[in-house]
Amino acid sequence: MTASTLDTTATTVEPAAELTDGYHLAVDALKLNDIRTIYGVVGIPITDLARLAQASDIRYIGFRHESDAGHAAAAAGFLTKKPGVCLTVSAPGFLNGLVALANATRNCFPMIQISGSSERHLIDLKQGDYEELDQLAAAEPFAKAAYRVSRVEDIGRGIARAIRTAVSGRPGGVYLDIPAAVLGEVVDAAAGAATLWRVVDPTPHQRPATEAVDHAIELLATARRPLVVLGKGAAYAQADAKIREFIESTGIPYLPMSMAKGLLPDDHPQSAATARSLALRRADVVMLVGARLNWLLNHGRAPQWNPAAKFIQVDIDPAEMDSNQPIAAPLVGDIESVFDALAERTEPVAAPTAWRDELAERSAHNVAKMAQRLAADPHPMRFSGALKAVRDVVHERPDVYLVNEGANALDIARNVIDMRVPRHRLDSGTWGVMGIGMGYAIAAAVESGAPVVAVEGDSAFGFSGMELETVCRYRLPIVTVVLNNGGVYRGDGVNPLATDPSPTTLMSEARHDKMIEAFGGKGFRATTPAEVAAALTEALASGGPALIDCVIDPSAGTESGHIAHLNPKGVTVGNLTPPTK
Ligand code: ADP
Ligand code: TPW
Repeated sequence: MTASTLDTTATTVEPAAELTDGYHLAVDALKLNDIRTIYGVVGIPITDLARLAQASDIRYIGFRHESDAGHAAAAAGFLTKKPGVCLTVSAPGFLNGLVALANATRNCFPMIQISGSSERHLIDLKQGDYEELDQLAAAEPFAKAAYRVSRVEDIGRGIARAIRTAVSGRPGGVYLDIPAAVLGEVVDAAAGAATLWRVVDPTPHQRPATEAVDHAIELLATARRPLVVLGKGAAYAQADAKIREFIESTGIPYLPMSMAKGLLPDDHPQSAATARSLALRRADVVMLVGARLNWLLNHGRAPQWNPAAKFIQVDIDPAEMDSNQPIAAPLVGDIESVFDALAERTEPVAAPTAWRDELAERSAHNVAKMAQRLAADPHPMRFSGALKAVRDVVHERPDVYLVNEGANALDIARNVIDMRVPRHRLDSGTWGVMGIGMGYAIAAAVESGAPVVAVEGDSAFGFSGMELETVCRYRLPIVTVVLNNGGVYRGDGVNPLATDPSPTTLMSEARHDKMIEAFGGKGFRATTPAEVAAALTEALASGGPALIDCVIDPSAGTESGHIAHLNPKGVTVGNLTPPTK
């Protein structure tokens, strides 16, 4: 209170200064930077932040677990090329969200986890505050960057810094710590507003040097069996038309990584997806576009790859070059700029016809083998029967987003279900993580408004299954297809002692369809491919939340799916015998 307001003889009263606080400044800073949706779980100290965001017309999607909210934010980042925002409470909520932040970073998805935190002075002296944790230190190893805002006047700066870090260069997850006390701090409104700004050009174009482009083109011109590998970085870049133009004008065969499927339609004549092994083994010049030579590409090593292959790599991160194999022609830059530069410098070349014919011949052979497998209609149903039914229905709906996780459920669906539109497939990704299912599906539906089909192994589904309530609460057009073979990988695991269920056993009689019914969604149970197709058609037509529990033969599936070779060799379950009494 000022002296003048105490002076009873004064004739005029000064108007009280308009005030604001950290909550308002955080919401205003997010809005100023076009953040339109926040995914999160509320509690102390961020409940009012979520309320205020909603009242300020930022859409708030409230989850049941922070991992799912975080995965949703990460998927939103991948789909929109803007950071997805996840809001978490201190300590346990923060830690629950951290898995998703780390996963986003590994996948190069832009995401910001904003977390409230407890009193700094109590945390630092370990005095035992409510939800006490040094969150900044905990986040650091798992994020692209971690920042803390310690003064209310730094909220705008912290948000600007988080946004730029998340999307610039190689995208990733950023942690932003805002202590409760900072959110509650009151300041003059005009002074507070002056501390906020809008990030200018957060993803500046980065063009490679002309010599680097020419060198790559020269190398490509020497190739007899060139191959382009498109990764999820290529999908993320949103340079679809330019990538397609390059591939079609050069006639080079291409291989889409799983989340790059649909960048060009999977039935494109230059797709080498159905002759993958041959393409890797024989290609002599390989152009990696937004794809890392990590485990998903066998590290570029023989025998999967031609040991004499030369690599061109298009990537925004210079340190990615030479991470696994020598990169003969690094093209460091953003994919759009690189393809602009390539288009300007590429001379017309003859399509590698003999090589394309060789791949086409192998493709035809493999497609025929696959068709035979899919045509079989055994009872009980197996993965391929159920997935063929999903494929046929989704084929009529190219607008559908496909989310996919599990082991066999992932590997078989990836091969069976074609994609025809860019960025419409989201899956376990670089870490092979389970639990992304419902979070990714919710983000895809929220960000696009389009229908989503989530194809889930029964184990994989369980990691985020409670989000069915979220799906129903927001009435999202998500159909979850659970491939229920009653187990992790398979449902016929044996405990030689016959006491408890085996480590891989789940309940094959589980009725996942009843779960969604508990929340008012539509449940289906399908025991044949025809029933799967009918249920999926009906569910998609309804436009509402639905779940199809597909009863799959418990003996269907391979342990660890297509990556069974990664299991350490040792005593296997087949060698175990009950102890003799
Ligand atoms: P996949 O798993 O599909 O093979 P990865 O996640 O391994 O793909 O690779 C994605 C790569 O794309 C990362 O190395 C990342 O740095 C790169 N990247 C992401 N966005 C861009 C972009 N706009 N321009 C160039 N490279 C990008
Ligand atoms: C966070 C390990 C890899 S795949 C999988 C697990 C548990 C589930 C496989 O069974 P599912 O699919 O989903 O029923 P299917 O078609 O083979 O029957 N925890 C995390 N991530 C991973 N990858 C695991 C555990 C795993």
